[in-house]
Amino acid sequence: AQTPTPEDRFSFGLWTVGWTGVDPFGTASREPLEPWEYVKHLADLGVWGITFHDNDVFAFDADESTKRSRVEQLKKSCDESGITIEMVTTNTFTHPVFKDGGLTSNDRGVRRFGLRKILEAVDLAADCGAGTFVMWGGREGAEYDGSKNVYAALERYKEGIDTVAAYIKSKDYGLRIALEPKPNEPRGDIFLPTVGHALAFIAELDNGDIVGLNPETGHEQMANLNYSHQLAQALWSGKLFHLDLNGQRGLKYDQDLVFGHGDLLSAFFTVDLLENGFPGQPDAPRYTGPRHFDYKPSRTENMAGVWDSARACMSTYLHLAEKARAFRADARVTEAMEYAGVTALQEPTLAAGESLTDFLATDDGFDVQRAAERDYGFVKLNQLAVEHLTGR
Ligand code: GLT
Ligand code: MN
Ligand code: MN
Ligand code: MN
Repeated sequence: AQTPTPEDRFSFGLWTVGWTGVDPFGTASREPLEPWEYVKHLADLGVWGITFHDNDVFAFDADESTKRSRVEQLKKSCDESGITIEMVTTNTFTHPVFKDGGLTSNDRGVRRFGLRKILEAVDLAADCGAGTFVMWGGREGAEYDGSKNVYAALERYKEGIDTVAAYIKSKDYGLRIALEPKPNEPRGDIFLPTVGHALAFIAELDNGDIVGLNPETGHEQMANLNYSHQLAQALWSGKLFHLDLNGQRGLKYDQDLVFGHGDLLSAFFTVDLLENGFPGQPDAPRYTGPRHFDYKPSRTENMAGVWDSARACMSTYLHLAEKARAFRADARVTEAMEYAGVTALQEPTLAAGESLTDFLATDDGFDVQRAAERDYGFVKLNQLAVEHLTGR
């Protein structure tokens, strides 16, 4: 197993190792620890940072002095363990008041209450020195098409996010919002179901410059999408602010497995993109944020298994990073990429300064038949990846 260090910038949500195993069919299978106890354990594993919801640290109905003292205790334990609080978020999904959403509830009173709770969590994020404020709108959605005016819901969603972003700017907090898409669960249909939907939504915002994405492996895969492609498009749009790495096996409920315990080959290419960037394009945008895991230690495990699973997320990431480096450095891979045209795709289709008129008047002498017969060798290239991955 590979041993992580803080230089690897791995981070974990307190709700991940802190999940006690409560699911729709069963009660807790583990006892909860205090937030600062998780911090201590994570630091011992070589973790660099943590993330949390307001209500991972204090109860929904906690009074001001309880809130303050618990947050102070958490900050103190992070300082003592050398742990960075890199992201803070709000819980607008657990309490039944949010059963129809926080920012898009049909009930205006709920929306005003939800917005105040979110703004309070923004203050908390700034107070903890976080750089990112994730917004997962898990309850923003519907089960029944007739129950929601989706046009109005998107208007209210925009109003909400723009208000939060404007507040961050007015306070000069330097925080960036990262929206986390998910297609369904807990709602039948969640608004902003995928990275693509969220990108289109951000383009409509007034304060979209500080709003980007927090894509989760399993959430994109639940929509049958290629996670690495979603990361790639977010990078291309300059919007990959943060990420949630985990595992998912096919189209079913959100599994939140250990990173690599779902589609391992896809995880390899995810790490390859994060660590090595776009092939042959060193100037293209790169992800520079934390390597953040959002997974659930299976409820079959005791606390020892919780720490094993956190270690597994990091160890697998480091293994894949090593293999992805070797893959890129392999002369056979370089050759296969050349043969496949991977590098040639960077060349603009029109020549520099070529006008549309010139283009239409030019005969390239292009041989359709020959091009149709071309071999791309994609399979050979992919097999090289598989052989690096399996260590052959
Ligand atoms: C919740 C959800 C995750 C989100 C968290 C942030 S909370 O556990 O399932 O995917 O990232 O709100
Ligand atoms: Mn997540
Ligand atoms: Mn998930
Ligand atoms: Mn989850």
